[in-house]
Amino acid sequence: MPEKILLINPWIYDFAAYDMWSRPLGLLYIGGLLLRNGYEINLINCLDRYNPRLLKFQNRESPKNSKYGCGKFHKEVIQSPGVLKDIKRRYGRYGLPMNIFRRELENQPQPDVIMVTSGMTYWYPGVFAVIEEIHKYYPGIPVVLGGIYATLCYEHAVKYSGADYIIPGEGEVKALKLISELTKKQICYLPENLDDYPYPAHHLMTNQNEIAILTSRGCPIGCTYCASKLLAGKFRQRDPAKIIEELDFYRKNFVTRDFVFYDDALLINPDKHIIPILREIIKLNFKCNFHTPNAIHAKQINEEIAELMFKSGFKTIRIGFETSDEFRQKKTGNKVTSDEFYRAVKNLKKAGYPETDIGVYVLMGLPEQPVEEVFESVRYVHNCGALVKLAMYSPIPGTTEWKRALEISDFDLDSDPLLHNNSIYPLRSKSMNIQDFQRIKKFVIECNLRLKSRTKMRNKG
Ligand code: B12
Repeated sequence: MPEKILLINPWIYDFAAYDMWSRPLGLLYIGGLLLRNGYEINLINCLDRYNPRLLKFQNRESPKNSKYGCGKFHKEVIQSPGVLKDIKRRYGRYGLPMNIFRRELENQPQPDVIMVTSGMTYWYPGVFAVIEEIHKYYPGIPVVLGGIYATLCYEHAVKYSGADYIIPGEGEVKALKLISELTKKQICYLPENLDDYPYPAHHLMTNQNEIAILTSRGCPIGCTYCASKLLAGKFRQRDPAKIIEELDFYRKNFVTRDFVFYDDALLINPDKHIIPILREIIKLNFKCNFHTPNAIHAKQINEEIAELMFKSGFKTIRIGFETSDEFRQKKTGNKVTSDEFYRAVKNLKKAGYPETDIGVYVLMGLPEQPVEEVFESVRYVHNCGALVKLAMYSPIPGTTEWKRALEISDFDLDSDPLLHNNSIYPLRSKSMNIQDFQRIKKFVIECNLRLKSRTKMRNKG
């Protein structure tokens, strides 16, 4: 009998959460490698909107989805933790109701080891709640924790999570080695590089209509607010031929039609990476949709890439612009200049994208960022002819910006990762208050409405 490993993707505990193709990709990668090493793998995905018991509870046959398979998570309102008591919003547990989760746990074959992943640092209460339940149902079974929270807040996780083992950073090989020790089973397949990793265990997901895909790890740029380097280490890209093979495998075996790139830097080294990938997708006539919710780098979007993206079926385009302020662009890592951004949008439009298909992240709430800078950035993006997607800054331990955030914040950000939550930023920031925040939001809505009606008029004309 093969040793059994149970993988768990915990709930989100937050004021708001939306399933924008959210998948526990890291955990599925680890699952894929364990499977290759002869383990039996099972998964409880607390964020599964397709869970049959959940659908029955909701009296639905299938979840309510937007155009490309995104949708609302089920939410149960719970008391917000003490440090967030001043936020006048309803805190909740997103995902499976507790009783359904318990049924899922009960129905598992007795696991030898349980592995729990973690997402945003401020979602840790969901991770802790899962671990507490596991200890009740499976006392004595080792619990291993990894993922983004466990990496960025390692000491907090060691102190408070209740997990028996915590593995920070990229987890495939480290997890395999630990599981091999715990189960006293020899490793038979040890990958040496990214191209050796078996496919993530997507088959364990109840829904394979949309699949998350990773063509690289890390990012070579190093913006001061971003944790990519801390999480993924050195920037590495996979072999384009292997990526095509993987996409083709899902397309044929799962009839997947929507692929979601989780890369931090999908367009870097274009000649050796994205260009051959896109050319092959077009040649093979994939007829699939591709999405980049995590944002792509505007600097790389020249005429050729824009055209290839359009022709190959890229639908959701998100660009990380963050600010039009030249000083802050330089100070935060030189990712892009306003001129480069302008050219990228122009190229995308020339390739065939309507203005309303181009979404641009504008970051607000960076330490010492004046309100007027955000207004100016929104105005700039709007004038270039693209939709503004406001992104609230979340301070991340270990980043350069974190040190600045610590210095200027009234809150002791270090005392509790719940304070990294971007929803509390108007309370945290000295340079912006709630009224400023609401004025900016209103301005963004007005700009986007104007853009949408302009596009509608053009379509009619
Ligand atoms: C893809 C992505 C998204 C996707 C969805 C991700 C998801 N799963 O739901 C989208 C685009 C929706 C998104 C949105 C946001 N994101 Co995001 N996102 C990412 C990104 C780029 C990749 C995550 C990922 O899947 N990586 C790939 C897998 C393979 O890696 P992994 O999960 O880390 O897993 C590895 C290890 O952690 C470990 N591991 C994982 N699980 C386990 C379990 C065990 C037992 C073990 C041993 C090991 C282990 O091994 C795995 C394989 O090596 C990260 C940056 C990054 N490089 O990690 C940011 C990141 C997580 N996002 C971040 C932020 C800020 C956001 C937003 C708040 C942005 C905004 N301001 O609006 C939103 C909010 C999301 C929400 N409320 O729903 C921050 C985190 C902030 C924080 N405080 O935690 C990050 C770190 C980016 C950054 N700025 O530095 N995001």
